Amino acid sequence: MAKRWTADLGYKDVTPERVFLNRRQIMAGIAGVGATGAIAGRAQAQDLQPNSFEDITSYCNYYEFGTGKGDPAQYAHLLTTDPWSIEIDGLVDRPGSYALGDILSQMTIEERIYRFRCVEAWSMVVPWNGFELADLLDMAGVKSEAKYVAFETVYRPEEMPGTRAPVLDWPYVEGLRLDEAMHPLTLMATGIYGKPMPNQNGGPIRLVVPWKYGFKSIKSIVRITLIDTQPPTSWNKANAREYGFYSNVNPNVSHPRWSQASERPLGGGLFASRQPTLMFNGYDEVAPMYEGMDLSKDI
Ligand SMILES: Nc1nc2c(c(=O)[nH]1)N[C@H]1C(S)=C(S)[C@@H](COP(=O)(O)O)O[C@H]1N2
Ligand SMILES: [Mo]
Repeated sequence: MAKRWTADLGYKDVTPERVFLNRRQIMAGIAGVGATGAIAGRAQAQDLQPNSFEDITSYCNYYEFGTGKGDPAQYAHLLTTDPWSIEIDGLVDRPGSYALGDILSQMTIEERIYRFRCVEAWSMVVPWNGFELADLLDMAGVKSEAKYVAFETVYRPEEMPGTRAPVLDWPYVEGLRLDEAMHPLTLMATGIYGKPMPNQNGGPIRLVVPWKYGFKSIKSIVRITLIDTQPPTSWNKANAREYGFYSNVNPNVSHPRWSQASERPLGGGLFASRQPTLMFNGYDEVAPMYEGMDLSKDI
């Protein structure tokens, strides 16, 4: 894929309308379901009411800072996020340490409002800003043998009090199949509401894969490795029966300990009415990637 990032657009320069037009022009030369998918996803997302900054930044999952929903907001300030770089290695033409500032200077930062659903059955709507993971992978040059992308979170016990307990096998790791990673809906998010990403939400840079359960969206990424075999993932290692590699949002498949058919939108109060969960979290355009797979087994 040709390089398609520009260096001259900052978040403050782009209105959603301009992003839409800009993307449509960029996409015009790219055939296939991905291009129309991004536009459909964006249009669909536009009538979602985002949660408040306060809700999004105070009710978090980031076990490196503790397992309580309030722990990340309380302790994540301990993490040093500047300077920050991402090691990109494995099956790429240009492996190396990429400084975050250098990456950002070459990316078009956009705002995308995405539904976000945790496996624990709460959901939020978040106005992320960031860039497509595909653009970063293009920057490193993915070799033709690569089939999967592995991600790793920073691991600094001295700055991450939650890692002193063996809740998970640290560092937190995640993975995507290459086509999922290259899908235009898959973001490297660097902020919310136009502000830099709060540490508790995965600052300075985290993944967002809106059609999968929240745990796939790994935070504070320091390593991205292109490989030809399916990488291990933290929650699958912790409990393979409950958490599969794909973890696509699927209301028809129950978690062994609870139904996944509905969700509680965060911010409406504990007793706010639950709403039905949508297949792929509503992002139908990703369905063609899973044709031929049995999504009741390949969880
Ligand atoms: N490194 C790391 N990434 C993580 C987690 C974590 O504990 N550690 N929790 C995951 C889970 S279970 C969810 S639901 C989302 C929560 O993102 P948020 O706190 O920004 O809403 O982050 C995911 N990414
Ligand atoms: Mo989650």
